[in-house]
Amino acid sequence: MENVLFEKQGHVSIITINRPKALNALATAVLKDLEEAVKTVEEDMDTYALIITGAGSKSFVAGADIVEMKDKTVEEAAEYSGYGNSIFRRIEQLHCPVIAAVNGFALGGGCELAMSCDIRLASENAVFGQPEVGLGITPGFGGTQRLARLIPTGIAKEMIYTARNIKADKAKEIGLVNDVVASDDLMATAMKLANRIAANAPIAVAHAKKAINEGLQQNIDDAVKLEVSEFSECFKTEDQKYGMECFVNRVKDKEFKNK
Ligand code: CO8
Repeated sequence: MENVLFEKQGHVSIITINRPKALNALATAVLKDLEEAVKTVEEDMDTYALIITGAGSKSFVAGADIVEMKDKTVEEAAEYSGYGNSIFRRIEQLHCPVIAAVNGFALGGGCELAMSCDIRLASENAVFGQPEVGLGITPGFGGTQRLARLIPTGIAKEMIYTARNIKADKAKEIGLVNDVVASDDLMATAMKLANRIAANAPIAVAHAKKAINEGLQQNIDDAVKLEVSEFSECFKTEDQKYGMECFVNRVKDKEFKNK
């Protein structure tokens, strides 16, 4: 894969969008490589957490590729938007938590990619925005839906209608990012967080992710039933027996088996 780097450190996988000369803009070729990397994680239950970041120090992802997009027909635009959305939805539905390590511009499709992740960590130089209406289009990789679900609707609408970018500190203030760290500390902080997640029972984490993501789309009665189901499924696992035995026997250094 030329446009996406993939590596694994212990139980943490790392996907790096690697097209720095175009600020990691998501041309179709980049999306294809991203899809391939996502498939690798989907098939790897030994990945307990995933980090997505961008190559270079300037940009996470500066959006969909405007040069490639500009002459598209209505049908081609629908295909491109559908393709990007399908990959981002697969990221959202991965079994493991996904951390976006946002190392610079996260504009348009870049902000949308970050929002398909579970957690966003930003470097101090990160910039977020949905500049699409300034280009004559709407967000097309999930921005109208995920931004309005993640932060207060009025603030999401203001960001999308004005096409104005916001800096990392503002993104934290409105709840778009979990934390802001110095650029040099971003990957170490993301790794620390990923390893903290990976130290817990992976099947329980996966059930928790499913309960949160799917429950948020349901009414509270159905959502609570979903929680009952995801909770009780954990009792099929060796890790549930082991985790509780460790508590009872005061064992501190646990190592779950993912079984
Ligand atoms: N697409 C293509 N090329 C890009 C993009 C992009 N989104 N962003 C940057 N580049 C390229 C530039 O053209 C330039 O290339 P070259 O060196 O060959 O001229 C190179 O990256 C460096 O960029 P700049 O010289 O512009 O760098 P600056 O530091 O001056 O500016 C900015 C950085 C502010 C990030 C600026 O590049 C910019 O505004 N980029 C565009 C940001 C944007 O509008 N993104 C949203 C795109 S639309 C979108 O994402 C919609 C998603 C849904 C699509 C579904 C549709 C069907």
